Amino acid sequence: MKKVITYGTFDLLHKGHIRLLKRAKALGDHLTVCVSTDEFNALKGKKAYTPYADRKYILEAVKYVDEVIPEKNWDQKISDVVDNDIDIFVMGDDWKGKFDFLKDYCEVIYLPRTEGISSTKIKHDLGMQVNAK
Ligand code: C2G
Repeated sequence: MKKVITYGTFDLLHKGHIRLLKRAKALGDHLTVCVSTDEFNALKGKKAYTPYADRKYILEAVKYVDEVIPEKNWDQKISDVVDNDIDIFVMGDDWKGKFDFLKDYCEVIYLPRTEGISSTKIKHDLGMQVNAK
């Protein structure tokens, strides 16, 4: 069984996230998604609208996702890959090159991001509508 892993916040789940998950799953037989905890997001300088437990619950309902585990820090990726017998690490190409150290442990693939959509854009656009009223 070929196992794939990917990481992210996955706040306000949108088409860009789903396309990433769909392409990641297509690379193997099992997809583990490592979702940033609220505490780790604070370290990343991100504030998710949806709390970790709900982002986990939503991702577990996505047909491409087989398992959801917490991302608590920047340093867990090697042990995640080894402990979960991962064959392929996948991220959007906004992260291109950042995780090449994992090539010693698994295949590393960066997939093109989906243009025109992001959680930040959604929050900004909604915020503009609210302010316009
Ligand atoms: N993504 C995408 N297209 C978009 C938006 C996001 O392909 N329009 C991808 C990102 O490239 C990433 C994944 O979806 O691979 C999750 O995106 P985020 O939730 O923004 O993840 P991020 O906050 O970048 O966290 O340790 C890695 C970090 O946890 C990544």
